[in-house]
Amino acid sequence: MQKYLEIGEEVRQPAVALESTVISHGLPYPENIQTARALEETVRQNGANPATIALMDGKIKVGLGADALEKLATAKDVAKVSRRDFAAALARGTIGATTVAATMIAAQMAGIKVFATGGIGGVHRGAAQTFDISADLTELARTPVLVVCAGAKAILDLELTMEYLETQGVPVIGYGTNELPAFYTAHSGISLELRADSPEEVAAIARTQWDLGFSGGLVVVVPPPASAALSADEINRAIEASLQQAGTAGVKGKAVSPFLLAAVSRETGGKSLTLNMALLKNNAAVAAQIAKALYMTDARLI
Ligand code: PSU
Ligand code: MN
Repeated sequence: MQKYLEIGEEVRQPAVALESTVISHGLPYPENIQTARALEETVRQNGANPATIALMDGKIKVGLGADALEKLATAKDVAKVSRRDFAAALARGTIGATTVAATMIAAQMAGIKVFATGGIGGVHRGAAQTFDISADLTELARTPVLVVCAGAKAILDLELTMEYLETQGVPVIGYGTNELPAFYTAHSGISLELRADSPEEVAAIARTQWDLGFSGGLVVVVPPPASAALSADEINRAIEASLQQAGTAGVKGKAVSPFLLAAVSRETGGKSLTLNMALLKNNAAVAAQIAKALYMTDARLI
């Protein structure tokens, strides 16, 4: 395993992993590279060290330098790599952006326990027919990394996503909230069983889960910054239109999430882009604070 890992110089504990699918497939250029840099800076300002993760040149790069980051943000045909795609992309030297699942895998290999992203994948609407359930959810069941996000996008079936996470034994912790956020808004109408109001509280739960020898991850959900959140009407209209477009286009498999994300972004104009960047930074700050608190609990074990 070690022979595939290339860990950047800046990467040391307390560290926060950052994913690259959001850079290559989630945001347009140049906002993607600006955001990637801003996220790294936010992690530093909050007392932790950033490790943006991607596959390149047959290596799992944990902590990208300026050149690698630029390449990822500008290259055409960057593969979207989840667990299934991981080994083949490495063996072939494919340039790959890592999903939440793949970023968790790489973070765990590098000993990084905290990871910040925008939204996790989930159970898609209509999954009873399509079986479309993101591999992010099964990864959360098996890999001990804590993922900080703004929930999952309402393009998904959020009730089924929560049921699936419950079945898989993944704790979902509301950060200063009792309600699951839905990425674009703070509200999904779904109540959470678990809430924490400080980084220390979150760190204590994660530490205990791993001390117990439970193998899985945890999800910390942070409401999007109120100033950038969209109205429920606006976002519901955009989601309906996007789902219809996906149906008409007959999109399948791993193309579904990128298609829907791009469609919603178009349908909401620049607004969802502004929100996306704002909540990513917010989540990176929270993740850095949690990483610091976790590091305090046991620097050896992190
Ligand atoms: N949701 C978002 N933004 C994203 C993704 C999901 O709001 O960028 C990306 C993440 O990388 C996530 C992946 O891990 O999509 C899930 O894809 P799929 O549904 O194919 O598992
Ligand atoms: Mn899928």
